[in-house]
Amino acid sequence: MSSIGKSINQFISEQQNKTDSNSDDLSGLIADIASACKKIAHLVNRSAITGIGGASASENVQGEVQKKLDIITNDVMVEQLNHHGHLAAMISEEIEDIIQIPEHLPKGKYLIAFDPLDGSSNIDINISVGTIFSILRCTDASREVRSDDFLQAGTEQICAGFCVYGPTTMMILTMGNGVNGFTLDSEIDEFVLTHPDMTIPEDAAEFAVNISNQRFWETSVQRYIDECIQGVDGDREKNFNMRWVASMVSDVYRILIRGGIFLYPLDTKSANSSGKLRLMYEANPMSFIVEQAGGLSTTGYQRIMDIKPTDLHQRVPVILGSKNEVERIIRYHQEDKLS
Ligand code: AFP
Repeated sequence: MSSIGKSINQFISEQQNKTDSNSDDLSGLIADIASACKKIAHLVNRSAITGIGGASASENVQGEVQKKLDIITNDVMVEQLNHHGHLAAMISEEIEDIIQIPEHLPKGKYLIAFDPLDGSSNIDINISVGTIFSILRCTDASREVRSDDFLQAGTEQICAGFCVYGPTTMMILTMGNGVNGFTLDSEIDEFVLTHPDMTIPEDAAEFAVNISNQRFWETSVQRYIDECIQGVDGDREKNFNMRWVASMVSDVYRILIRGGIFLYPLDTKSANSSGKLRLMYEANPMSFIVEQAGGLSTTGYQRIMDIKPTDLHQRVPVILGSKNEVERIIRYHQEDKLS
């Protein structure tokens, strides 16, 4: 029987019943995340009316100017996830330190890392934004959670997902057994399954990169993009199309639907030359989703999910998407190293 149309809560309970190994109750936590995302969708949708679309007076831990909505949506996530005893602690792009669960509230066995509003510089121009999250297990929730509890490789994630606030609000989810997409049905205020078993085609002819950074990239990435641009007249003998939304959620969603490759590679532009995107709440969850959909995700030198994090807000280069294209770039990196 087709699962299309099932609510996210029903779908997850059924998935958990099927897998003995995954008998822990994740459904409550995912239901809380879904509720937070519904609230965020509503806030984003009304931001021009309520006047919360612009910049705030503060900067986040990355030194980026925070939008008022960055702060408000962070608070929505914390408030919504605090209360129900599923979490031991949280980290957010918007907050430097670990967000501990207050003493008077029950604590659970999971950790969550999230970016409450990714792509927020796009809000003022009415382009899609999103929420990204990664769920880990907490090995010892009996004491205050420390950084090293969070600093687990992406392979340890037990669930990851993202929500896109676009023409429709969608949640994409993996619990390690495939990727499923749910659309928010505003008539019933529920996420319902609309995109079961999402799979990324192995080949693609579309790339997403901020090409204004080209002069700062390594030779391997320059070569790959040059060849795409040369199209049928170059070594690839094939034309490529380019898209860059500058909202990772939209760029990754497009890849899940029709394949392609997304790059935010290593560059010499950023002060520490380690890439722009954050490992714990952008690169890892997106990598988990992409791999579960049959794609690959790498820094160019290493599988992203194998990186042992050293910092809660660590940045990494990200190259992800259709398997054959990502493998080609990995090969270009290897060839570059040998020459
Ligand atoms: P913001 O959240 O600051 O808008 O950044 C979005 C993002 O982290 C990611 O979603 C985009 O892919 C990338 O940055 C866009 O970066 P550029 O502004 O360099 O194009």
